[in-house]
Amino acid sequence: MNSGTGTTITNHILDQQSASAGATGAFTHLLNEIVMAAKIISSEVNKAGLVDILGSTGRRNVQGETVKKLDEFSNGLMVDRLYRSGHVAMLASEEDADPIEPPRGCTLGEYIVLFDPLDGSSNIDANVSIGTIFSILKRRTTGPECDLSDFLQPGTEQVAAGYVLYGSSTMLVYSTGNGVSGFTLDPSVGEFLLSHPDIQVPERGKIVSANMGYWDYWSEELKSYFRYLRTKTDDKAVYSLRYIGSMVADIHRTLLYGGVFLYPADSKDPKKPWGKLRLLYECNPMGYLMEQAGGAASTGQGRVLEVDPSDLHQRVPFIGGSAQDVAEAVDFLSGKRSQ
Ligand code: AHM
Ligand code: MG
Repeated sequence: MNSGTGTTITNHILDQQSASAGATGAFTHLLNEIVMAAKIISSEVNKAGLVDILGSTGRRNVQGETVKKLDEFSNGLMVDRLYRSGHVAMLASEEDADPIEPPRGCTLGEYIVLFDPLDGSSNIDANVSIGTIFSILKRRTTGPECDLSDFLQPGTEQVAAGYVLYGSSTMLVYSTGNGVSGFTLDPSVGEFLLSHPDIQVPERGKIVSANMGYWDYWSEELKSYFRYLRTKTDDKAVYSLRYIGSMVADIHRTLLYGGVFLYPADSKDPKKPWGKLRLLYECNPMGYLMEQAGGAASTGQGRVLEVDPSDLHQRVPFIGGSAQDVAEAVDFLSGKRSQ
């Protein structure tokens, strides 16, 4: 990557805009605010250990300001930047039980953004990669105020989705429905530069990623799938296990190397047999990226993107990755195959 000649994310967003008939620039402006938020969060994540903003709120930093936890900081920043764009109708975040009201007098637009400002934040203290995830929809209703139905749209309606990975370098990966592009932040110039054009998930991988600590709570069908993965056959290798426990990092690796990432349904809490990950701001955006990169994402019952949402914070099982791996996992889970 050469910072002097590389394509910046701003150029890339503008190129996409000019390729799309009837584009007004509103969407471009919105994405640029997400890019700005990503740069600021990245800078805070990088110095988190130094300025001690990992722990509880209520502390004071050297300037005497109250120190916020990193996830609260990221949430507030996303809300401010997105509403500031003037193109958002309303926002919802993993951090807030209800949709977030716009500030008084704020200019509103036609886009709905759902986001997880800092996913995997329980990993921060150990310096493990974490990320921001976003999903963008168009508002459905036309009245003076949005209602919940504007948020409860299936993932097929997303006009864009992406994530920012705060890892050994900071990357922003996004799609507006024309494939998936990845950008790496060059800290020396403060720009995201195109480093991974047109990401394609390999058709089949050799890595499986799931929290195997929950084995005893898994269905026999799921256990059977794992037994199959650890057995070498003529047409497949023994699968390696990789699980970071930070969805953005696990999905990023799966996009690049292929294989399958699962957060399946389990019986840890028999009253909540649907896994942990949230449909609207975790599974839908990641499912959209997987499909845009030639992979697949399923709940085990059907496409993640076709789930008709009923609740803002709804959870669904998630199986995403290489198309062949996901199809095989679904066959095992439905009992069509077993081992
Ligand atoms: P969070 O949104 O509360 O941070 O939780 C989501 C995270 C994902 O990043 C990750 O895939 C999952 O939780 C890991 O959960 P577990 O510890 O149960 O394996
Ligand atoms: Mg999360």
